[in-house]
Amino acid sequence: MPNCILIGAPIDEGQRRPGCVMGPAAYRVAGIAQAIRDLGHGVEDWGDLSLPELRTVACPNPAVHDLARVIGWTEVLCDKVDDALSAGALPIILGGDHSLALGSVAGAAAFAARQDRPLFLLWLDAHSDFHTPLTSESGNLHGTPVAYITGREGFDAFPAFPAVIPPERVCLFGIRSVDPAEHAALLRHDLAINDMRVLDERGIVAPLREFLEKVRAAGGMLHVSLDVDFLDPSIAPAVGTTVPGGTTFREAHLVMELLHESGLVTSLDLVELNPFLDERGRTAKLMVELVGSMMGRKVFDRPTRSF
Ligand code: HAR
Ligand code: MN
Ligand code: MN
Ligand code: MN
Repeated sequence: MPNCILIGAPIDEGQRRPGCVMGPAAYRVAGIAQAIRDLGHGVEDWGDLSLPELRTVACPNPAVHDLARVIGWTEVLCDKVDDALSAGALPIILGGDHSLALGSVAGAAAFAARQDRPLFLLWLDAHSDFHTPLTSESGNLHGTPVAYITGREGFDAFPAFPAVIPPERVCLFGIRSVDPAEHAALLRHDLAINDMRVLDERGIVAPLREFLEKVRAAGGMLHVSLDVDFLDPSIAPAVGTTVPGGTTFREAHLVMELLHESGLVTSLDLVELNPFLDERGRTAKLMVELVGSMMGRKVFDRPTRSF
């Protein structure tokens, strides 16, 4: 695996509950850099990004809030994630709410397009985040990145997405909260939808391997976006949008272990951690442990199976 670059993205304008701004600091306090170094990888920390000068923008949906700021973050993140990939590293974006993925995936897409490689997206989340700014009822832009990335209309105020990811290259994993407008739109697009119903029936291994095989066969890059609410709230309370029935401790680790074995991950978001809601840092620590599993920590180091 390449060395890692940590990019702090203290963004909380994509939703309304304060606290995600403290996310990058909480990951650092929980020892994310050392945890990755202990596994034998180099780590560089680029510190926290700050907002560029804002443009004046408008959105026909009056519910949408903080549009100019979210667009500002999108631009700066796109640039920095592209820079980190261009430096040959695996960028790990420390959020911040999920609106940061508007920019991080854009940066990965810009880089992948220059390399002439297809970019795939694994969305580990309770939510499908498939609203457009026009369909969102909450007006919270953290519910929109998957729509932006797959080229849906309604993002006129945003920079044009560098290289749209066709829905067939997107895998939603762990979802259990989908709004009616998102549901209708998902039926018209060909994303892999591994909701909890599917994972309960098939387990996490088979659907994940299917997707990873697709990425490998295409010689693709893989961006993983890990939302804290992918996890069951009983093990990860520090998130503003808890949804019961999430993945267990072992399921989540197994996902990350399989991702490590695949060797396919090229960039990673850690999003929606709200340290103000945490219990003695347990969610931050769990997220760091999951990153450890993705970076090669094993319970028992048996020879790697080909996945
Ligand atoms: N679908 C709801 C909305 O748009 C909730 C979105 C919540 N999103 C996140 N990220 N927490 O997954 O408001
Ligand atoms: Mn740059
Ligand atoms: Mn999300
Ligand atoms: Mn979510």
